[in-house]
Amino acid sequence: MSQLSQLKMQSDVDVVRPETEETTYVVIIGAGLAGIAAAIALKEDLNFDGFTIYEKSPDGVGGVWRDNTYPGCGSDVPGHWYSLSRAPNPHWASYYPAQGELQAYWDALWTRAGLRAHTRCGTEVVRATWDPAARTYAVELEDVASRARRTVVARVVINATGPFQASRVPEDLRAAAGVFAGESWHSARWRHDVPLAGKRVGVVGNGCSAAQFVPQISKDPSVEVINFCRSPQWYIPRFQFDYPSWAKWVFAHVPFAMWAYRAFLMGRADMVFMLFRQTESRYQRDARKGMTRYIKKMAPEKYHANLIPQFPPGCKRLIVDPGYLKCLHRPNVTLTFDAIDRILPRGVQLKTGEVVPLDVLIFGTGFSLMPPRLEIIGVGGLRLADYWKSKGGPEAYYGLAVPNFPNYFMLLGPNSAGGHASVIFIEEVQIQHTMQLIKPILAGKVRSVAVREEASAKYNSWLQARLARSVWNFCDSYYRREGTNGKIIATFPGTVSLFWWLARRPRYSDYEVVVSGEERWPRLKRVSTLLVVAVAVTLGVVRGNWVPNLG
Ligand SMILES: Cc1cc2nc3c(=O)[nH]c(=O)nc-3n(C[C@H](O)[C@H](O)[C@H](O)COP(=O)(O)OP(=O)(O)OC[C@H]3O[C@@H](n4cnc5c(N)ncnc54)[C@H](O)[C@@H]3O)c2cc1C
Ligand SMILES: *[C@@H]1O[C@H](CO)[C@@H](O)[C@H](O)[C@H]1NC(C)=O
Ligand SMILES: CC(=O)N[C@H]1CO[C@H](CO)[C@@H](O)[C@@H]1O
Repeated sequence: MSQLSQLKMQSDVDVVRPETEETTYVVIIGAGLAGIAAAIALKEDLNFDGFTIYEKSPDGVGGVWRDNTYPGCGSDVPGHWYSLSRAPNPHWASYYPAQGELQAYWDALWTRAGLRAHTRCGTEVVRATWDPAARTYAVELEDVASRARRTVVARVVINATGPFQASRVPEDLRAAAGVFAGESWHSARWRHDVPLAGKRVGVVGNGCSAAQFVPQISKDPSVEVINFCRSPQWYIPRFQFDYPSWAKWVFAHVPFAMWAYRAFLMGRADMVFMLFRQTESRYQRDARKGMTRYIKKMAPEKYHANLIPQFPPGCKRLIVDPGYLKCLHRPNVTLTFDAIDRILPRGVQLKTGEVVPLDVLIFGTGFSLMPPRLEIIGVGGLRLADYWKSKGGPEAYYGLAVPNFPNYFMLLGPNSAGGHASVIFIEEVQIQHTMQLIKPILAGKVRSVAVREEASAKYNSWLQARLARSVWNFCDSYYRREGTNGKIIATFPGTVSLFWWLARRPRYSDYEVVVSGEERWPRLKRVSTLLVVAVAVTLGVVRGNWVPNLG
């Protein structure tokens, strides 16, 4: 039976069939930026159509830019770099694009590439299980609305679910949030239907998202904002400007102008990595001095002591300040570093005993890298989560491949984000690497590829040695595994140029490649041996001089 199914699969891979509901060659999990970029690469670079993108959200594609619509939401990397290299956009309205413009850009790319026909929204991938005989994955899907499940078979699985798996609300507050009688939401699920005018609004958290929406919602002096913070942040000024129309014209018409600009932005951003390298460096001293000066210049004096961090700049993601520090001067904005003790129906009680009455409570508490529901089961029934547990936390080879998980690729997996860079660039490098690996699979020449344990171990020990000296060791952040002394799991300890250089092409000796012929070979050998014996025996019988020896 297993041999039969093997034979069947083998003839299958040689012909590219149209995708059906039951079988697809490549499953892409997630229609965020990475999923869209991977699908475009399959279409344009490999000229391959047999893929399906499954997206959990019923609301369309775009990932974080679909979900995050809070006031002031935008990128903190310039648009000319925070975009796909094969689809440069001369029309970015401003240096840092706003959410609406980013969402429109990705939506347009998705439509233009004809990906609508390949995308199933409202479908969550819950499990992918490796079938060692067929060398395929059984991918279990759940319809988000009906909870109905079905399974498709895929030869390759690309995990493009993004690093931010879920909105994070601190455990203690999550349980209590239900007590609150007013409206309450997380910044990634903004309630545009609730007007804030004339209300007392509590904002929990002061990370990247809150820094973007607090200056916006407090523009209206009738909105009273009370911002609850746990820890300070380092800020760099956000020099935002609109591109004049002549600049857009130049980008659109002068050859290489846009490329030169993109290269300049990338090169400049990549130098910021020097800051993350070690804590005892001139860059660190200068940055600390400059950023301290910036906080002191922008924020009211009464907050300085609380606002200036002890940890080194870069340990947490730097906040590109869209006017947050300045808005703390507004009479309707109050900042408090007193911890919340409990949530009451009409407000919160602080650890100091003070009760703060509130009408609305907004969680700007960011995202967690919590273990998602998605389960990947590899060779020998090994669960990816268990493999990672055995390693003391998630790890992968260039953040994209894991030993024991053949034909499974991640985009922006462990240790591949830059603390300073456009993650799209990193994802493009990983996609380029992946496409080269799966090209022979889709052509039917190779059955599977899996990174070798030794190669992954060697890469990760190099990685961890470099990370040991980095700034990311000196605070708790989402870059690290939750808990103290955690393994740093999110960031790559180098410039993005280095990442590109190392990962731009797969090193085949690092991969265990199962070639289609190899599997046919043992069977062929068996058949040919039988044939030789049969011929020999027949010849012997006919000539009558060989068989008698047996008796
Ligand atoms: C507010 C905000 C601002 C940011 N700004 C920047 C920035 O300026 N620069 C920068 O480099 N990065 C920024 N980031 C990081 C950002 O996550 C990445 O830039 C980018 O979104 C990563 O794209 P992605 O496709 O990998 O992931 P996502 O955009 O998160 O997309 C993943 C998709 O997968 C879907 N999905 C998840 N699980 C499943 C499943 N099991 N089955 C089916 N579908 C699933 C999700 O619904 C989602 O649509 C920002 C993030 C946030 C939240
Ligand atoms: C899927 O990929 C994301 C990065 O895009 C990673 O954070 C996550 O751990 C991966 N999940 C699994 C089950 O591999
Ligand atoms: C908390 C606080 O100071 N709120 C003030 C916000 O601004 C309005 C008018 O600008 C004041 O009336 C509030 O007291």
